[in-house]
Amino acid sequence: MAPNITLYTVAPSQNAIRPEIALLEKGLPFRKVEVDLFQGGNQKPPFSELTPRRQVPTLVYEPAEGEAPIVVYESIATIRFLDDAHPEPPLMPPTSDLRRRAEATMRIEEFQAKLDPVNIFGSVIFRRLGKTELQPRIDALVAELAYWNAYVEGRRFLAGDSFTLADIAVFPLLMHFEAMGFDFAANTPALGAYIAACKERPSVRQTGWLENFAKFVAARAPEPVLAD
Ligand SMILES: N[C@@H](CCC(=O)N[C@@H](CS)C(=O)NCC(=O)O)C(=O)O
Repeated sequence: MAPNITLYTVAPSQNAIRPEIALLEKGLPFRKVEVDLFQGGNQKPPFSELTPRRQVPTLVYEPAEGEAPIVVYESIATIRFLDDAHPEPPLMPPTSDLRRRAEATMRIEEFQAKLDPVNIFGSVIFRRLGKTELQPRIDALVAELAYWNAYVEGRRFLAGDSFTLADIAVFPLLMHFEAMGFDFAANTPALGAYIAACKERPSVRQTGWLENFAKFVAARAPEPVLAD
């Protein structure tokens, strides 16, 4: 029996798009519920009662009719969960390919430990901080991007030619840097080609997120603090 899946999300979020891409990769039907964060929709029931942190994305997965739902939040946890619950088609290299599997695992861990923490998008778009205040953080971010450029040199995706959970983790965040004026093609050409490949991925296109994110960015007009 097919599971009943509800994804609580918000249109422009790079966090919330991860489970949606994974659901589309798996071909799983799901219901999407937009939570209006700007109007405090996450602080009101029923959403506020679902998860302690009241953040999107939150996935509510009812394995079968009448079974207690499994609630999963934290975007990386949601995509790992979907790959565990629905192993086909796989979104991690198999254990028979330990090299690629280790690469995908490292990239996911590095995303959480190294890349996501140096993001400055929130400071630019919500706190309206500029280049002067942000310069040390900009330097740290640009230095971090050099690692990621090396990781995709000579390959299509982060763990080789297959699109994996590592790409679902990393690619959406890179769009924040593009929105703040980072010129991937000029500074990190391998990452530029990688981003182009991810943008063409059918699941990514199907979400409509690139357009939603572009609208959000156009409305907020962040300062291009990462432009040369
Ligand atoms: N580390 C979390 C971050 C989730 C997150 O920050 N979600 C934002 C939207 S992008 C949110 O729900 N913010 C509302 C709030 O924190 O009150 C993840 O990967 O899911």
